[in-house]
Amino acid sequence: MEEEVVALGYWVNPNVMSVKIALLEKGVEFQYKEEKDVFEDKNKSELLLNSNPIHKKVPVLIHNGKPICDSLIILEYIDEVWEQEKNLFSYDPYYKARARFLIDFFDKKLNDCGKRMWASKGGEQEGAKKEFVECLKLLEENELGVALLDIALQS
Ligand SMILES: N[C@@H](CCC(=O)N[C@@H](CS)C(=O)NCC(=O)O)C(=O)O
Repeated sequence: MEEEVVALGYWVNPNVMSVKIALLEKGVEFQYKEEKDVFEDKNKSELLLNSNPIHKKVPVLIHNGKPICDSLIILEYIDEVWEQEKNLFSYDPYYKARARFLIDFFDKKLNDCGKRMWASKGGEQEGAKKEFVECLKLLEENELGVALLDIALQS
C-alpha cells in the first residue's frame, strides 16, 4: 500500500522542525503543509482543527489519514513505524527516558522563553533571551549526545 504522510506545521516553531528532521533522517517521503497563522484559532486550517481538536497546535503528523499530535509523541511514532532506518531513540530504557525528559523540558521551557522573546520588548525581552541562553547551556552540559535530543535541538 502506498503511504500518505503529511506534516502540518508553522515556520516559527522548533517542534515542527524536529518532526521534519526526524522524517528526513528516516528517509520518509512526506508532504509538508504550512499553516497561514497558528496564533489565532480563526486563522487555523480546517485540517489542523479537525486533526488536533484538543490542543489545536502544530506539529501534527497525518499518516494514511490518521492524525498524531504533539512532537514527542510524533517522534516516538516515527521511530516505531519506520524502524528499519536509523534509530532516533536509544534502545536503552535509561537513555530513552533521559532523552524524553530533556525533550519535554525543551518543549516547555524553551518554547515558553521563545514565545516571550517573540511577543515582548525591552526588559522583558532581554530577560527572556537570557533565560533562553541559560536553558541551552543547561541542556548542553547535560546530554547533547542522545541522537533524538540532537534532532530536537537542531531546530
Ligand atoms: N507540546 C507541543 C507544543 C507545540 C506548540 O507549541 N505549537 C505552537 C506552534 S507556534 C502552536 O501551534 N500554537 C498554537 C496555539 O497556541 O494556539 C508539541 O511538542 O508539539
